[in-house]
Parts: sequence; C-alpha cells; structure tokens
Amino acid sequence: MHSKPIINSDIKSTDLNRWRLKVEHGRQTWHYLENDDEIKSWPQSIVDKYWIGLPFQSKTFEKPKTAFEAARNGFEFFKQLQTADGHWAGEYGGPMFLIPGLIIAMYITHIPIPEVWRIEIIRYLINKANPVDGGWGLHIEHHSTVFGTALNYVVLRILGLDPDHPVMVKSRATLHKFGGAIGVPSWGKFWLASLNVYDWEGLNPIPPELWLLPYFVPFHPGRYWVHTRVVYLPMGYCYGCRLSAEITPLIEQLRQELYVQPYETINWSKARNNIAEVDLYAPHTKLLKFCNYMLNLYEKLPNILGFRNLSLQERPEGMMMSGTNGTQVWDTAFTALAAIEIGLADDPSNHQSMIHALEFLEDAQIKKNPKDSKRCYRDNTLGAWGFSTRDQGYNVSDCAAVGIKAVLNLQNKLSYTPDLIPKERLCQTIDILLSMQNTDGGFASYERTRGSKLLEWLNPAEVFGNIMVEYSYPECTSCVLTALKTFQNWYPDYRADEMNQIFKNALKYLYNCQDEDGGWYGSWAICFTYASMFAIQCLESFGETYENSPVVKKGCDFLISKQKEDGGWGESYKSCETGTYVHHENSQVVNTAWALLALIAGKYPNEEPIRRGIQLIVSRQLPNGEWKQEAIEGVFNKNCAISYPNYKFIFTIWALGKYAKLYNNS
Ligand code: LAN
Repeated sequence: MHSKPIINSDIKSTDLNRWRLKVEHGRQTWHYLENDDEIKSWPQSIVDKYWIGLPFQSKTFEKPKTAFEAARNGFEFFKQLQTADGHWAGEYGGPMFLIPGLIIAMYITHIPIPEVWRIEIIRYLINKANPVDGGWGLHIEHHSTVFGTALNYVVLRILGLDPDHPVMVKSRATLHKFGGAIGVPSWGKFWLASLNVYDWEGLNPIPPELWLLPYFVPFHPGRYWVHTRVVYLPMGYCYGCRLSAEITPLIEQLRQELYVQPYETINWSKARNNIAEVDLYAPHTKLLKFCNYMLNLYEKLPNILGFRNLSLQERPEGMMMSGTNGTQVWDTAFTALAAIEIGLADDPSNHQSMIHALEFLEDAQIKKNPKDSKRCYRDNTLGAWGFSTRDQGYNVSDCAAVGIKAVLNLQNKLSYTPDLIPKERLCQTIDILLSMQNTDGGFASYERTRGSKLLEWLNPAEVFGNIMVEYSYPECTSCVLTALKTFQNWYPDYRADEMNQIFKNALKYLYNCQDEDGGWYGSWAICFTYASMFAIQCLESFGETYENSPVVKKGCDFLISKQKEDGGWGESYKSCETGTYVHHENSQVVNTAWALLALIAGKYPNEEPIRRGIQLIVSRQLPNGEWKQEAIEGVFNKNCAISYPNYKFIFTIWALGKYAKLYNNS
C-alpha cells in the first residue's frame, strides 16, 4: 500500500488499452487486463474507448440539412454508447470529496489499493488541480477550498506522492494560505480525525444517541433526508467510539504538513467552530451553536447511564457507505422517451436498441420491499425504479416516474416490442407514486417529507444547503405528474379519483413555486432552464400553453429573456448557489436544449428564437454526430456540481427532433 514515492516524474498513466467495462444488470465495474490472452479474448469496445477517452472509428455524416437529420446523426453516435445489457453508461463524476472518503477508509482498514487505481487516481487528481493555485474545491469547477485541498492532498500522500513533489508543494502552499487544515468543514474534520491527523476534540459532537430517541421527537434522524441520515449514521458511530487509524510514519508526517503550526500546540476545542471562509456556504445558526455547546458539555459527562454503548449497538441499515453507482435508469429512460417521441424509434435500425432499453428497464424495476423497513426507516419500493440499478434499491419519485413513462411508451407505442412488464407491475409503480405526495401538493426525491424545515437550522454541514429533510421539488413533481397522466391514458380506471385529486394539488404546488420572474428553481441540475423545462412540459400535458395559461406564458417569457446573443442559453452553477439566474459566460448545448424543449412544450408563438437555439445546437455538432463535453450540468444540495455527460446527447437530440416535428422539419 505504501508504494515508493514518486518525485518530479511526469504524470504516469496505466496502459489505457487494457481497461474494460463490465456490465451486469446495470452494475458497472472496470477491469484492467494484465495479460495478453485476456486482451485477445475480451476486445475493447466502443463504450470502453469512449469513456476512457481513446479514439475510435465512427461513421461521419454529411452536414445535416434538417433538424431531424441532425437528431438522427446524434442518435447514430449515441447509440454506439449503449452497453450490452441495454443501458447507457455515464461517468458520474464532479464532486471532489468522495475519493478521499474511499481512500482514507481503505488506508485505515488496511485494504490494499490496487496499483492501477493508485496510478489513475493520482493522474485524475493532478489533472483536476486548480491550474492557478494547485488546490481542489468541492467539485471540479469550484474554486479551491480547504475541504477539497486538505482531503485530496491527504489522498495523494496515501497514494505515495512525496511532500516535495511539485504538485504537493503547490497545493500545500494553498492550504497553508487558507490557514491550514484546521479550518476544514465538519465532514473534513471527521475524515481527518478518523485518519488520526485531526483530534476528535476538534469536532462538535455527532451523538449516536439521537437514534435512541423515540420517532415522535421532531429531530429524530429517521426524519432526515435519506442521504443525510446515512451519512450521519456511520459518522455518529465512528465519533462515538473515536475511531482512529494507527499512527504510522505517514500519519506523523501529515500531522506536520497539514497545519501552519506544530500539531502538538493546536487548541482543538477552538478548532470546532473554525471553518475557513472559502468553504462556508451554510454557516451554523445560533441554535446549532447552542446545541453544540450543550452537546460538548454532555461529552464531558461520565457515561454512567450507558447511552453511548447502547447507541453504538443500534445499527439500522448497516454500516455501509452508499453514494450512487451510476445514472443507468435515469439516462436510459430519457433516451428511450426521446427516441420514441421524435420518431427515431420507428426506424428499423433502432429497433434493437429500443428492445434492449426495455429489457434493461424491466430488469431494473425494483421487485421487493426493503427488509426491516420500519426499523430502518424505509418506505416501500416494490414496483419502483431508482436512479441507477435495481440492486441500489432506493426508490426515487422522478426516477420511478420516468421509468414507468418510458416502459409505457416502449411497450404500447412501438409495435415491435414485447410486453415485458404486465399491468400488475405497472400498478405497483403507480401505488408507490400515489403514496409520495407531500402536503404542499409537491413530490420530494426519495420519500415524503418527514421533518420540519426548521431542522435546517441544525444543518451541521457547512458546505451544503437544504440537506436535513426532504423538500418538494418542481422537477420531481412535474415528472410524477406527467407519468401519472401517461398511465391514465392507457389505464383510465385505475385509482382514477385519487389521481385526479393528486393532479389538482400538484398543479397548485407547481404554480406556487414559480418565481416572481417566471422561472422555476432547479435543485438537481443547472438550474432554472432545467426545472422550467420540466414544469412547462408538465403543464402542457394538462393542456396549458402560452396562449391559455399565464403561468406558462410567464415561464416562456422568462426563458426568452435569458437567451444569449448567439441564440443559445448558458447557465452557471452559481444559479443554484445563489437562487437567481446567473449566466454562464458561454452558451451550453444542454441549457439550450432544456430552454428549447420548454418553449416548444409551451407552444411559444414565435419560431425565431427557437430556430436560433436549434442553430446553435447544430453548429456545435461534429461530423460524426457527437457533441463534445461542455460545462458541468448537474448539482445537488445547492452547492455541489455533478456531471451528467449523457445530457449533451439526450436533450439535444430530443430538442432537435421535437423542433423538426413541430416546424415541419425546416
Ligand atoms: C442524485 C442524483 C439524481 C437525482 C435526481 C433523480 C436527478 C433528482 O431528481 C432527485 C435526487 C437524485 C436522486 C439525487 C439525490 C442526491 C444524490 C444521490 C444525487 C445528486 C447524486 C449524488 C447525491 C448524493 C447525495 C452524493 C453523495 C454525497 C453526499 C452529500 C452524501
């Protein structure tokens, strides 16, 4: 594990021709083939090459004469990226705080880090370092922060880079300029303390005892947003037993490298509330500071009643770590919907692709409820779809919605597809969706909202916003509504009265969450162009358009007001941070496609701005039908950007095709 240090070498890489992506039921694993026989028997596919960044032969097309031709060329390229089990794989990177968790955990638990991982992680981190100051931020497009810089510095040291390596010298200087790792946000304090290079005294308490409270207590962790819950569960456990890596020479060195003063002289209790200015997004409230003060007193008490021990034995859901293992269901469902809606699915050369997509979605539907659901604070999942794979196991409202919508279209609209999912299993999805509406009429992400918004005052993670409980989101609400409506077209009798009531309340929610200036704020991608597309498409399915609906009119006018000179739209992730529309300096094909899809759905009366947007998308298309990666597309928790590299295919193709249909393929 502690390989030889690399000093001043160029960035080394593995032999990229040896990597293969294996897919099984959507599960993706990369394999590095060590011997030549293996290489012969398992050739590298286009999917492998594309995601690794290697060149491959691809058909080229004459310059498209119509929008439909451009869409078709785009799909011809994108179709090559469909994997053997029928889904579209995607590289779901962006956040810069996930690798550190993995590598630090592996170091603490003595799990060997494979040599090829070591080489490629070093290469990745060096490539993602800020070119000016050498640090890292919360995500790949962020300014350098203490969180990003301290943790990724530690990763590179664990992976064997020497402190004198120029990359380390530069990033350490930036870290020190920020005051050193002392001011790392609480999640960073947690990882560093586990690694034994920060003192647990320097953390505000993360009491596992919270799990012992009865559920009716308004701040019981079972009421938190699912991700916050599964983050604080193991954190509380590690805090409760003050888990610390054994002290090795590397740990001793890191203790000196990470700080601007000798480790032994640090006043740890003062460090608890020391969070570097560059990192702060959601500062602690007075209430949280008071709670922390009380909890720190509690930590000083002798553990006479034994609550700590009892709470450490309380392990709902296990001690696993789970982020997300891909974007399989989400991307595949949208791709199928796009291809069907714009007519590409009717082309015989695409039949096989659509059948594969249906087979994948059938496989990916969750076919059971969680074990011990009550004790683990879980809702039903039978019949649902999650965001990635069946085995990931969590239902997400909008993923179940686009999942069922795609299946309904694939099975019912295409004459050549088999009926793989019977009505009974579709009704299971509907049952789940119908159980998910919040009291405000909207739909949240994984579950109904279980706790009060006021819990946000106790948000301990200084780098994220709105993480404590579930909220209704216009994106999720719109997706669910459109899916229910689609289902109703084919099965008008199933729970019809309830559905109509749900429609009424959800539409009210959508009207209410439109901003004064006409846009909808998006929480899961960047940002107003994204959510406004979902909202306007949804309203269209209820017959609301520019002509007859002031809400749609305002939404379209808002989008038009953001169109750039070159005909495109470009939105910065800063929209998500600030809650107001911030232009990206350049137009982005993805934002442009979202805005166009919204305007087309809203039946915006003037073709001209739409045509200009379409032209921008076409102008960025390469002769092989491809679009190149532009700025990062997604976001979560207001402040962290995340990549959705397939969006540049799915939504551009969709917008081109819809335009072609609407304007007679001009
Ligand atoms: C996702 C990705 C998909 C996303 C949509 C389906 C797009 C959205 O409409 C609902 C919420 C959901 C499912 C979502 C929730 C939060 C996730 C899982 C992520 C943004 C991907 C990564 C993020 C997860 C919390 C990252 C891990 C980091 C922590 C802060 C624990």
